[in-house]
Amino acid sequence: TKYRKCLAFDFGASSGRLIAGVYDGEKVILEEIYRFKNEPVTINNHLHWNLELLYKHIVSGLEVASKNMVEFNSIGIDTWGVDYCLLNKEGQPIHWPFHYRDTRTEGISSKLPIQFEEFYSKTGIQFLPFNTVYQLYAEFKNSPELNRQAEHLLFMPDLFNYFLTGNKKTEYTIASTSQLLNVEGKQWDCDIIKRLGFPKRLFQEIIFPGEIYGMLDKKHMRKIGMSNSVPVISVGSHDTASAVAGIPIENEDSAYLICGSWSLLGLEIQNPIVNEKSLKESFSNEGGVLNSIRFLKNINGMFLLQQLKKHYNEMFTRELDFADIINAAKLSNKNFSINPNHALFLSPDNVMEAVDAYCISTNQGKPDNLGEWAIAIYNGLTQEFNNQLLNLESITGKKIKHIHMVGGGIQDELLCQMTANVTNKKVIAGPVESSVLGNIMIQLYALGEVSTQSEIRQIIKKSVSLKVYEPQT
Ligand code: LFR
Repeated sequence: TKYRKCLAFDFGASSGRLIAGVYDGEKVILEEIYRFKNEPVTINNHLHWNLELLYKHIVSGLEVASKNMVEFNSIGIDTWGVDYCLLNKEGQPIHWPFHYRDTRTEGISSKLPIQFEEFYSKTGIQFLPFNTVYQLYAEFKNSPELNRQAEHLLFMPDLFNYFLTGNKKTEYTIASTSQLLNVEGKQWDCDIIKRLGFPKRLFQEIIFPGEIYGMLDKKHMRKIGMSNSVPVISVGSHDTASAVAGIPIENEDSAYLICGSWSLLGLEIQNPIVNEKSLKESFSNEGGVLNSIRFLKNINGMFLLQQLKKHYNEMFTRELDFADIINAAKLSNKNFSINPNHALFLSPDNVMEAVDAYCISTNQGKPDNLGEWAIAIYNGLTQEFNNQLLNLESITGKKIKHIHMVGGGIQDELLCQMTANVTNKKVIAGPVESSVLGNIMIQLYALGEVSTQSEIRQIIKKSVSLKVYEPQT
């Protein structure tokens, strides 16, 4: 076989990276090309993504890639979910995309003319106050002129793909996070869209993972000094979809836990589960690659530890890193715990104050040092992993054998070991870069190098090294 080189952009809520995957017919070797921070900006009291900077990072990443590599075969982009950009008739962004943690959606969900039960029966998506549908409803309510001005809606990865190719399409897995896609039909739910009063023209043709979004346009080829164009491939453009595609899942009873800003706990299934139990526990049926469904639940994640590091360092003018936080947590002899999915922890101004408030209101007393704040977060996260694992078992009727933990958060060994202990299940940790790997595998699929899910998983197994955590008492 000849070598294939695929470029994967993976945008998370706190950082982004461009990684090349080199496939030799057996396995994929990853090579990091470019990494950058993703920091939201507050404009006019609203939290936005820095669109200009993110776009510059895409171009810089491609420049570095084309300088370092003789040639590459394709590009794929995945990003965090739900966020979008509205474009005007000229195809220009009307404003920088809002951050899902922006507060404009507060209290909006009860104002919609459709009850959540009905949303769930049609879309199969868990309630998260920032789902696209609520963001869009809030935005149209605040700015009725959008009914005239807004012509197209593109999710973040669609937007970047559009910049690179000139084509406006919407990729299926990212669209599924909107709560506007019909879970069975895998198409826009026109009835919901009409009843919410959104202009139908906003919603683009749905394109599936493994299809071609378009060719890299001349303008970018010239800019980065390339003479032959390459396809921009529609991958699982929701980072979580790519992450699931990049896990060496052992069998149908293996749960996964993707550890990034969010923790996503779930199972890969073939047909959506939409029933009273799944509604009650608010589990999502998000779109997966190659006809799969991601049956999962959002649990708060590394965001809490990132915020703890940031707020603690600011407040006490220190420069602690994650290792210091982990050590402090280990040394703590008090056992505080929070519910990480409590509303207090969605966008806290100061996470230590939020932990205090939670602990006081639940009669645990008040944590007052780094270790105590940290252990409250570790206990809270891992206990919630266990609660949701039990829900997952009871909804699906499956007995989960072990948990695949992937994503940046698995570099935190305390988190992995505590997860094994609290759930009393074996944890198989790795790879860290599962989103990138899943992104690259779907590019190889589109290029005709692989053709089934099981082939993909075999290649992944050969490409990664894993670490096992057995439960300890
Ligand atoms: C993870 C993720 C989750 C989504 C959240 C917000 O990075 O994409 O799947 O619920 O971010 O977009």
